[in-house]
Amino acid sequence: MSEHFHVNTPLLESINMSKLVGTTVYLKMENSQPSGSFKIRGIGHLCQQLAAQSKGVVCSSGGNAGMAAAYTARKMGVPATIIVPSSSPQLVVQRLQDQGATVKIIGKVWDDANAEALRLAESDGLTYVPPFDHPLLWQGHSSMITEVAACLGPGVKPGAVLLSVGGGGLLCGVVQGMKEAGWTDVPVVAMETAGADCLNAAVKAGRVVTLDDITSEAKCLGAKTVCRQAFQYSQSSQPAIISELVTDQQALHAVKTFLDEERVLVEMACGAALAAVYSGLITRLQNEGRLQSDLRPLVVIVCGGSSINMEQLAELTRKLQR
Ligand code: PLV
Repeated sequence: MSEHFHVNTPLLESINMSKLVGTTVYLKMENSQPSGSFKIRGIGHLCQQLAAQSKGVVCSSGGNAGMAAAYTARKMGVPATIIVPSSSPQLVVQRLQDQGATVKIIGKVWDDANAEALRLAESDGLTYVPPFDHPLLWQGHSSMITEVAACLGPGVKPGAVLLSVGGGGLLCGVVQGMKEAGWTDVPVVAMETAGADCLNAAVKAGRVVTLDDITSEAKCLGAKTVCRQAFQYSQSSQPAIISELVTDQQALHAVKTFLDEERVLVEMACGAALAAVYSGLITRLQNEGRLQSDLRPLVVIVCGGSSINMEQLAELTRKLQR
């Protein structure tokens, strides 16, 4: 049996992005993971630890955590049930079924689907696989920073790490990896879209808050409440967490620019992180003195995502054109 389910992903230099921000920009290509996103790192690890003897796993997801759980379960020979909200596009339901999972569509947003997953785990004796709030997930995700550090070489630190925040699992894993690599003086730019901004709302309120609704099209960032550990990290300065928002239009524009320039199609959840570069946010943070003006190389976590194809891209363009 294999040691783990994820692969060591490439760290690529983006010429276009580097030109735009005036420092080298490295892309950590998590889109090329089996199951289409970074989620396989944490979920693969969690399932290995918790689901080896399981009669089945159940995962609540906007899509990508479910893809990772379905993939892992299939490899482990365990049945998988994935609960998604009605906001998840049909194309991801199809992809989950293609992975061999049973898919249930419950509620409007992820939080509704999660309540059902917890209920089913209890009633049917299934192993509950959370999409972002578990130490085993963070430990699994942290391996991506170990890989980046090995690639950059000993003693080389980036100027900042850019990533997207949904429920905060990616943030927790990346921060854990950064602490292990000794990068506590490297800021993290934590990106969300307006309307899926549970971390930003918590940072503004000074406490964990629950959003009324998810109004962004970046459905895979659509958890109403950020996990406690992610909020706690946001209150610390080692590393500093810079929480910022972009609009859906900016995230979509980033998805399209990335497709044109890097020839890679990612979903809106990933577009939020890419938009930090394309929308000029990095330059603004430099002007505000929140990032250094002579910035060391940037690392962008290209988290990926399966909820996208050409048809969905056209649909998002129609919806967001106003
Ligand atoms: N998506 C979760 C949570 O959704 C899911 O169930 O798939 N980028 C991509 C492509 C993602 O799919 C996600 C999370 C994130 C970024 C953010 O990661 P997180 O939730 O660990 O902050 C509601």
